[in-house]
Formats: sequence, structure tokens, C-alpha cells
Amino acid sequence: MIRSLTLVRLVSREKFEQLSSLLRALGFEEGKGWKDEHSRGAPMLAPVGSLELVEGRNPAEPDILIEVSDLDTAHSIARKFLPNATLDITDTHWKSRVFAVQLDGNLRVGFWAFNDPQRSEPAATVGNLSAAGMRFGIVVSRWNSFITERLLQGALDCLRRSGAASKDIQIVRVPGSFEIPSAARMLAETGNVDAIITLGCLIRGETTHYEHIATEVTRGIGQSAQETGVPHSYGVLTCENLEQAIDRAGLKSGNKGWEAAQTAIEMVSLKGKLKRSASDGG
Ligand code: DLZ
Repeated sequence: MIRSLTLVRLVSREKFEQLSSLLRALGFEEGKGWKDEHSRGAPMLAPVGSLELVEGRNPAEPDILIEVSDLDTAHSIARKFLPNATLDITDTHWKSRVFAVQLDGNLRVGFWAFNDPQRSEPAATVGNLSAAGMRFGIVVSRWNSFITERLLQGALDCLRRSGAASKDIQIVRVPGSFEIPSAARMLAETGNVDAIITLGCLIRGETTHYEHIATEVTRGIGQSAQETGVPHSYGVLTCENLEQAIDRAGLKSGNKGWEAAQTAIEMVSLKGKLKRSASDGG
């Protein structure tokens, strides 16, 4: 298997120190150098390297291309080191800018950056927010129903607006939050839902063993998600008092039921994408 790629370029003895300092100033990490009776080497390490085959239009004239995070700063550093060199920045046909430096006889390097810096970031896999065709289970506790019914309405609103059909939403009611994990697991194991939205409300002031219930509910929901492979979203409010619960169920702090439904949609979509990319071989 490939471990790394090294491009070796011979430079003159006079230029060796000067070029190593320039490349370090431009941001290369200095690798483990070597020296014997005939020669010496100064590896310059970049965080990412690649060997790129191109067909058609050549992206740039130097055959070594070094991407930098800030082209203008790199350009002014190069100018300081090489005051007599021609170092014009030019636009490329691939939405970036580049300047080329003749470092030594056979060492010509292009420094470049995308015009839009976000293009350099690795592509991320993210779920989208369309719920069409997805099947959801909602497990909602009756305890503090004044709050949990609002969470349920928020979740249903989100699912419907995102394209879920009513026939694809199954609501399961349980006595209190403590029962949510076991009901969620039973539902997940039926294989009839793509995700589960858990909704409950624990209020510290009114619950003597609040900490124990909250810990157990959170752990149980997480465990059910991991062991069944069905995404579970967490819409169980853990509040200091009723006022805080009201805020989180539709007043000041939005509706956590709505948010939990949106999370569920995103996770179903993400799961589908990851499965497809795995079956496509990445
Ligand atoms: C017992 C209890 C208490 C005191 N407080 C709450 C609460 O604030 N929120 C909630 O969802 N459930 C509460 N429960 C009920 C427990 O979750 C559980 O339903 C019962 O202990 C029966 O197992």
C-alpha cells in the first residue's frame, strides 16, 4: 500500500539553504533531513499530497503545484526572498490564482489558492431535510402532557412540512419519560420505522429522583439507537422548572419537538447516503 509520495529535485549547493528557508517561511513543515559524504536532503512536508492525472487542458504550467491558505501573504514572502524574480499572480481557468517561482534550474513551483477558500475543504457527507417517503415513530410521554403535547405538535408540524405523509407517522404514548427507551426499542425492532423521535419532559423541581431518571432515559435512548441501528432523536426536556419547560416547548427557545423531528429527518437521510456510499465502494 502507498505510504507517501516524494518528489526529488536537485538544487545547487548555494541555493540549498536559501530555498529551504523560503519553503519553511511559506509554511512547509521541516521533515527529518539527511546527510552523507556526497549530498544532503531537506524534506519539506505538506499536510496533503496527491499525484494528479489530467486529460485536456493543463491546469498550470509548473508541474509542482503547492496550495496555500493565503496567496497574497505567500506572494509577499516569496518577493522578500527573491526580490529580483518575476512573480506575477495570474488567474487560472479553475477559479483560483497562481504565481510561479523558478526556485532553481529545474525547480519551478506554482503557488496557488482557490478564490473561494471553502472549496479547499474536504467534501462532507450531510443529510438533507426532505422527509418524503420516510417512516417515523414518535414516542411521547403523558407525564407533563401540557408540555409534551406541544412538543408532539411541533414534531408533527416539522414532519408534515418536510414532506412526510401522515400514514408514515406512528405515534406511541407511554406513561412517563422513564418508559421512553423501552418503547423506542420495541418500535425500532418492528422494522416499520426509519427513525424514532423521543419526546418527554422532566422537571427537576417536581421530581425527587430527577437525576436518576434523566440519566437513565438519556442512556437508554442512546443505547437503543446504537443497538438497533435506527436513528433516535432526543426531544426529552430536562428542565429546572415549569417556566423553562414552557420556553422550550414553543415559546422563547423554539420548540424542541420540532428540532428533534428535523434531526430525525437529517439522520435518516445521512444513513441512506452513508449506506449508498459504502455499497458504491466509498
Ligand atoms: C415519577 C415521575 C416523576 C416524579 N416526574 C416525572 C417527570 O418530571 N417527567 C416524566 O416524564 N416522568 C416523571 N415521572 C414518571 C416516570 O418517568 C415513570 O413513568 C414512572 O416512574 C413509572 O415508571
